[in-house]
Amino acid sequence: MRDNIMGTVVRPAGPAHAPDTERGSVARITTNDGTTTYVASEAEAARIAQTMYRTDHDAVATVVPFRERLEDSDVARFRDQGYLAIDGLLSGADVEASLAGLHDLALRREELGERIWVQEEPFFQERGSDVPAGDPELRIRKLARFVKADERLAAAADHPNVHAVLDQLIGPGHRLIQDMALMKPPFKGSEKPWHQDNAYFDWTPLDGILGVWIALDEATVENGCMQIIPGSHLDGPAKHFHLRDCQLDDRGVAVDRIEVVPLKPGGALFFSALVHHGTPANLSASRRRALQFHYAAARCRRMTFREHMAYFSDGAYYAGCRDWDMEAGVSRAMLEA
Ligand SMILES: O=C(O)CCC(=O)C(=O)O
Repeated sequence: MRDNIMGTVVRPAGPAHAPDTERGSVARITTNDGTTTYVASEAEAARIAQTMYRTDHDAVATVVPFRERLEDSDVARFRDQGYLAIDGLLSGADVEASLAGLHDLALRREELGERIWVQEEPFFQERGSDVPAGDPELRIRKLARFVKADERLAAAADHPNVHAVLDQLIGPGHRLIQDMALMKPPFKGSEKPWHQDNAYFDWTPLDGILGVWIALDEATVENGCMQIIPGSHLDGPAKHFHLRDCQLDDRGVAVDRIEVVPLKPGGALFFSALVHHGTPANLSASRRRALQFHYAAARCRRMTFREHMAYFSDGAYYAGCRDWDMEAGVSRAMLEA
C-alpha cells in the first residue's frame, strides 16, 4: 500500500487479491468486467481532471481527414505514435442512426435483459436518482454487446470506411472482438482512468488489437474527449491496479506528454490497445456519447490466464483487468461464448 498523488491509498494488485498461480490456486482473482463502483465527489473529479489530464487546448492531437487510401504519414503516425485520429469517418446520417439505435436500446433495456450489457453511472447506482424520468440514457455509463441486438449499430461496426482504415493498419481478415458505447452523461459522467485496453482483453499478440473510438456527439476537452500518451504503446504491457477502476498507477502517467483528441460527430480515433489513454469526468452540461469497437488482426488468437499473467504481472501477482475462470485457466467470457 502506498500513497498516490491524490493522497489516497493505492493498493497494488498484490497478495490480498491475486491468486498464487504457482500453487495452482483456484480462487477467483481480482477481476474486472468493465465496471467501476467508484464515486468521486465533484471536487475530487475536478482535481483529477486538472492533475491527471490536460485541460488546455495546446495539447491537441493531429486529426486528418478521412481518405480511403491512407497517406504514408498516416500509417507512420499510427505505427510511431500508436494512434490515428480521423475526421469524417462516419456521415451525419450514420451518426444519427447510431444515436437512434442507442436510444432504443436504453429504452428497451429491461426487455432485452442479458442480450445487452449495461452499466449505470456509479453515482446513480450508489446514490439513487436525480435524473428526469423519460431519459434513461442519462443514467448509463456504458452499454455493450449490442451489435446482435441493433442493426444500425451493427452497421457502424461493419462500416466500409472503418474496414478500409483497419485493412491498412492491421491487415484484412480482422475480427470484431468488442462493441461498446460510452455514454458519458452531463455532470455525472465518470472518469475512465488511464489504462491500456489489452489489460482488459484476452487476445494475443497484443500489437494486433486495435480500438476505434467514434464520437457521436462533439467530444471536447470540457466534456471528456479521449486523451492519449503518444508512443506509449512502444513500452509494451504495463501493470494495472484496482483503484478508481482497473487502471495504471496515477504516478506513472506522463501528463506532460498527453495529447487530447477533440472530435466532431463522426470523427474517430484509431488506437493501439497498448496506448495509454483515459478520459476525465464530464462535469459539463453537454453529453459525450461515443462508440468503441475493438478488432483483432487475422493473426490474433485468444490466450490463457498464464499467457495474460506473463504480460500483466506485478512480480508474482496478476496485474491485469480480466475476469478469469481459474480452474479452466481461460477467461469467463470465453467459456460463456
Ligand atoms: O470513452 C471513454 O470515456 C473512455 C473509453 C475507454 O477508454 C474504455 O472504455 O476503454
